[in-house]
Amino acid sequence: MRTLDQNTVEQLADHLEKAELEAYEVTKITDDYPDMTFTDATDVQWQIRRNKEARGVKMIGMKMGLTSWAKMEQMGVEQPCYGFLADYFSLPDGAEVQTSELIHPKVEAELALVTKKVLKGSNVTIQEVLDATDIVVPAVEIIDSRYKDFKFDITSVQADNSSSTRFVVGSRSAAPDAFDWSTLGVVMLKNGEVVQMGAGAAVLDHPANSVAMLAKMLDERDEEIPAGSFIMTGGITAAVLVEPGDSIVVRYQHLGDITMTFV
Ligand code: OOG
Ligand code: MG
Repeated sequence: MRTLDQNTVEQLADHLEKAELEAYEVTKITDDYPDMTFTDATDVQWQIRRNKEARGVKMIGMKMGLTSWAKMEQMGVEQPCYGFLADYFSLPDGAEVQTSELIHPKVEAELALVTKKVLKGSNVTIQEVLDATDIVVPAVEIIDSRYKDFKFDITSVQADNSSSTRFVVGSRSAAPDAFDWSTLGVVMLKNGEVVQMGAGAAVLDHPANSVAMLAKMLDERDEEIPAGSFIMTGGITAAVLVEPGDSIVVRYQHLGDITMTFV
C-alpha cells in the first residue's frame, strides 16, 4: 500500500540524500509522515538510487540489514531492510576512513557473496542461493544513519537506504561449499580489544536466508538479483560506534582479517 504521491517521494529522497552527502542529522521522516508504509519508504530509497545514477554514480551491489537478532535487538526493529551499494561506498582493506564525511559511523562484521545466477521470486531456498553463489567474501560495513541519535523505525530506515555509507571487502574469498557459513566465526577488535564476536548463523540461521529474503523483497517490485551481484548479508554482531583515532580489525575464520582506521 502507498500513501505518498510522487512529489513527496522525490522531496523525501532529496532531503535524505542531502543529509547523506553533507553529513548532517535529520529527524526521522515518519515524524512528519506517520502513515507512510514500508512500500512508500522503498519508493523513496529507489528514488535516491535513481538520482545518484542520473549523476553518473554506479551501483555495485546490494545489502540486507537488521538480519540478526543482535542487530534487531540493538535497533529495536524486528524486520529486515535492504539497501543499494554505490561505487563510492567501497573502500580498500586497510583504509583510512574519513569521519568528517560521516555523521556517527558504526561498524559491523558481515559475510558477503557474489552470485553467478539470477535469483528471483518469493520462495528462493537456501540451496538455490548456495547454487547461485560464485564466491563468499568477508566484508565490514560502516553504517551511518542520517537520523538523529541513530534512532528510527523500519519505515524510516528503509527510506534512508538502510543507513548505508561505506564498506570494506577482504582480500580472501572461498567457494560456497568450502565451509559451513553458519558456523563460521568472526571476532571484532577495536583498538586491540575484543568488542564483538559471533557466527554466521546469527544471520537468520544461515546467511543464505538473508539473500533469499532479499530476492523476496525485490520480487514485490518485480525486481530480481542479477547474476554477478555483490550482496552483503547483514551484521552478524551488533554495530560498534567509532570515532577518529579508532582502529578496527575483524578476524574471520577461514577468510582472513579486515582492518581500517578512522581519521
Ligand atoms: C540499519 C542497517 C543495518 C545491518 O547489517 O544490520 C545493517 C541500521 O542499523 O542502521 O546494515
Ligand atoms: Mg550492515
